[in-house]
Amino acid sequence: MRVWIVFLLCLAGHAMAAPTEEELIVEEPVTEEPVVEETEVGANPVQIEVGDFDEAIEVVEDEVAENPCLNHHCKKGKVCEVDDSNTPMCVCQDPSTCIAAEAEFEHVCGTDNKTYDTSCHFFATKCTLEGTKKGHKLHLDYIGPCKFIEPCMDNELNEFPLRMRDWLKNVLVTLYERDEDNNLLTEKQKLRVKKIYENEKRLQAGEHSLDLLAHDFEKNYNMYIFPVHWQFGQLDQHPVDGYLTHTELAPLRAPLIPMEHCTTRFFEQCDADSDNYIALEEWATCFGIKEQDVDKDLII
Ligand SMILES: [Ca+2]
Ligand SMILES: [Ca+2]
Repeated sequence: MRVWIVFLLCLAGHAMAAPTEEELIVEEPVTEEPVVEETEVGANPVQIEVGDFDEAIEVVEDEVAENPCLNHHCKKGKVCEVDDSNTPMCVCQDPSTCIAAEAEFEHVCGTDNKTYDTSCHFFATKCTLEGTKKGHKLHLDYIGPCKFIEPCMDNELNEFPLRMRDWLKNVLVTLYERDEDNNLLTEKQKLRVKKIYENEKRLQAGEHSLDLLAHDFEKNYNMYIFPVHWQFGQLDQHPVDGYLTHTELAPLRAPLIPMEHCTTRFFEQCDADSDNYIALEEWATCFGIKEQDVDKDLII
């Protein structure tokens, strides 16, 4: 037991004190310990290891200072490498260098209907296809292994925004409830959600029939305006321009598809003018928000 205490003292001494003080710390327990143990402690391999760490840290620091890749950001599927003149550049990552999936939920399904081990494998593969027609058409379709997704019928497509709107509203209310210290919402957003949260007529979270959801949307329409705008603002990030690309939509779409088989069709038809971007107006219309209630200021 005592040996362990000395052992820890040595370690702490090495980590925290200057060399001259270290010797003092090592020597201190010596008066209490038998001579044999003192010798053991003196020769303890941890001291050598600590010394090695010190050296290793210095080497890493030197490398970091000279590494131009450190602050060079590459998009998914690419890694930074330096060329002969030490200039950083992004090159396709070799998919075999991606860490293998540990669980099934890490698999992703591509629009080529192929299951990729992880999203890293997917993006690395997509990168190698850059410039080809196949690469241009390949997107991450959804999270999880590829599976049969039933076709979405017209009547089912109409049900989708009912559930989605209710879900968006509940996500916001939950964020508001948990937001005491986390600052998940800005002050402006909190004020807007507060009105929804405190409204006694609010439909509480839970399973509701489609009739009830439709009725609630009609009756409490105003409560849905902000949640629909808020979700758009969450997704419109790269860049913040009032349009959602396929990639910007992915964080919402990809986990949703395996659960909601109308997701793809819903978002396809949201892009009413088929220019591959979902504008805020298109998004709002998709969720049944009236044109006069679309307000860019609500996103901020
Ligand atoms: Ca955007
Ligand atoms: Ca569009």
